[in-house]
Amino acid sequence: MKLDEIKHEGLRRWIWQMAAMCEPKDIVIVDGSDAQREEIIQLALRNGDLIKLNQDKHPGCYYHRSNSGDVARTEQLTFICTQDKYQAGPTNNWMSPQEARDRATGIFSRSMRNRVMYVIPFSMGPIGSQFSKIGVQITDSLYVVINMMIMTRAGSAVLDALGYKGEFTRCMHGLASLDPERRLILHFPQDNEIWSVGSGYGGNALLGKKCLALRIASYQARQEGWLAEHMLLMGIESPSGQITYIAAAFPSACGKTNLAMLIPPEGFKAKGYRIFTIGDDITWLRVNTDGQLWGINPEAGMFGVAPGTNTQSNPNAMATIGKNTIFTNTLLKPDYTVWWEGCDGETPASGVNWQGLPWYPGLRDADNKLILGAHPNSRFTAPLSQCPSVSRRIEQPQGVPISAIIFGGRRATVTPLVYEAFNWEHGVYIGATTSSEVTAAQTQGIGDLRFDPMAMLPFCGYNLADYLSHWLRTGERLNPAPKIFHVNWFRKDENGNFLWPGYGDNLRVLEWIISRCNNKIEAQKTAIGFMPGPNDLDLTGLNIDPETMEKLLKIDKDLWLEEMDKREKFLKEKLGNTVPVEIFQQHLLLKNRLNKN
Ligand code: GTP
Ligand code: SPV
Ligand code: MN
Repeated sequence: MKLDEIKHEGLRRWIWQMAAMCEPKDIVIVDGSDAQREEIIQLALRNGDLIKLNQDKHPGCYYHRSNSGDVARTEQLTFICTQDKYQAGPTNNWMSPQEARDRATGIFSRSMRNRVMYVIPFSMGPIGSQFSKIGVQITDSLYVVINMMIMTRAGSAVLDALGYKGEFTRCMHGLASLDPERRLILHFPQDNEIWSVGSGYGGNALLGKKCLALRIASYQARQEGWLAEHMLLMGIESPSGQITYIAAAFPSACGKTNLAMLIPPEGFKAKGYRIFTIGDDITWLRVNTDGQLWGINPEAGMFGVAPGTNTQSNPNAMATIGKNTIFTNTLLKPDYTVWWEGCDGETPASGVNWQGLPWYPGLRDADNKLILGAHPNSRFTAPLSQCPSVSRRIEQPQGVPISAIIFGGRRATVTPLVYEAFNWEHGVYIGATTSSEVTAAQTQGIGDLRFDPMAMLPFCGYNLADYLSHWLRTGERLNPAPKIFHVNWFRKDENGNFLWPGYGDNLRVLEWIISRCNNKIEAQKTAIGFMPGPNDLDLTGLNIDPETMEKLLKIDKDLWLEEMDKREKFLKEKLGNTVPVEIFQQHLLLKNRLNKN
């Protein structure tokens, strides 16, 4: 397809402007055809972007090793560029649009000389759905092109949907030097535009994902009256045949992919439980004319964490990545298969690790620290349609009705396995004060506890305090509103072992949640919310003693009061004085309830 064949004049003009800045040797429009995809893969194999994996064991699969300084999102280099700093809010990095464009132009200038500029039209959400958004990404990275073809609905059908003058997000990306000093991930929500330069990795570079579907979309969602969230989306079919849909927000690398495609424990399978996966990372939520909250997954693929994924923990993910998958920063074995820490089978005797260095188990660096085979944030990119548990509703333009919203994080202490909010407002407070230990999905502060409201701290494209009030106002339009819950799969004992088995066994908690949604079970009223009684979770077939369950459901008043001080500090000092009053009211009510106990 030629540039002149693009009907949309604004798009053609923008492509020429970007080409004038970057001076590529050629411009290629991605049409989404198999033939062109194959051509691009061949180019990537030749230039070293991809390595062909053992096609007997990994059909259609390729391996990519990113620059060793470019292995996760760099939040410190990510900016919201609005006219006023207030609009970006106290939790986002802000830069004025003028300064941002000036600085990035300096880096983009001539950066594609002797390189080809690819233009990828893509749709977030089913093409043509009124809930979908169109983006066009420019990039000089073949790896990015190939990933975007998996993660989004990309190709000329999107240009047809865009027509002569449709709205789209301009997504400008370039590798330039990959030097973190010359890396910027810039969002211009008021211009519906993204500029990202200097990184080829994940959320920094696949601009449909965090940049468009969360940061830009959350800004648009506020104006248009909907919500763009860092949530998985799944259906749970109970023995009666009824399917209950839930959406869950956990911070990066805290279990969304795993929950979204869990395999029911044997006893639950026998009872008749079935899981339907709709999304594992992003959900767009709208108030429908029926008064209910409906959700779609705007993505078409999964960009999932590899370490810890195996046929025990996540068989559906293993089946999904059996073919047509890109593996990034895992270990590469001598027989051109891949491996990661927490994978199936024996640890290989040798391989080439994520840094491209010869590796063997037990290898240590100069400081005597173990060197990993796979980077902790190594990932796989695979089509969601290959997931055995995928729901047929992924293509449904209006999505699915949501009965429950779940918040959660990675907390070794304090927060119990599960509790339920008393009402929407209390639920929004619970989401707003959710915290988690930082994972390797970002480059800084790993292991630190941080507050991460609705798991959106790094992804909200506007003032987070205003975002909370948007959540409150959305609740007022819902009838009935979904129930809101909080879960924690990561509570640990004194020796640092997880108390809860997690993974498939999380369905035991989901069963209680959907029973609550369908008014099938009474709950215990506690200071923090409704909770299951000691015999309310079905633990059949699980080897867990009552003391452990007691620990998992325990509310330690002293620890909670300490937690309340941290929350107060976060709300007042970090979120600033525009936090909605309802949030402070809920905070005080909870504090009073805790003190009365
Ligand atoms: P992003 O893609 O970064 O947004 O992450 P995610 O929320 O989809 O996280 P994912 O499901 O990929 O899980 C991340 C890590 O947590 C993996 O190493 C998993 O093995 C581990 N994990 C997931 N679920 C559980 C669980 O229930 N219990 C325990 N202990 N670990 C889990
Ligand atoms: C996350 O970090 O939450 C991810 C991976 O889902 S990335 O696409 O790199 O943001
Ligand atoms: Mn994510």
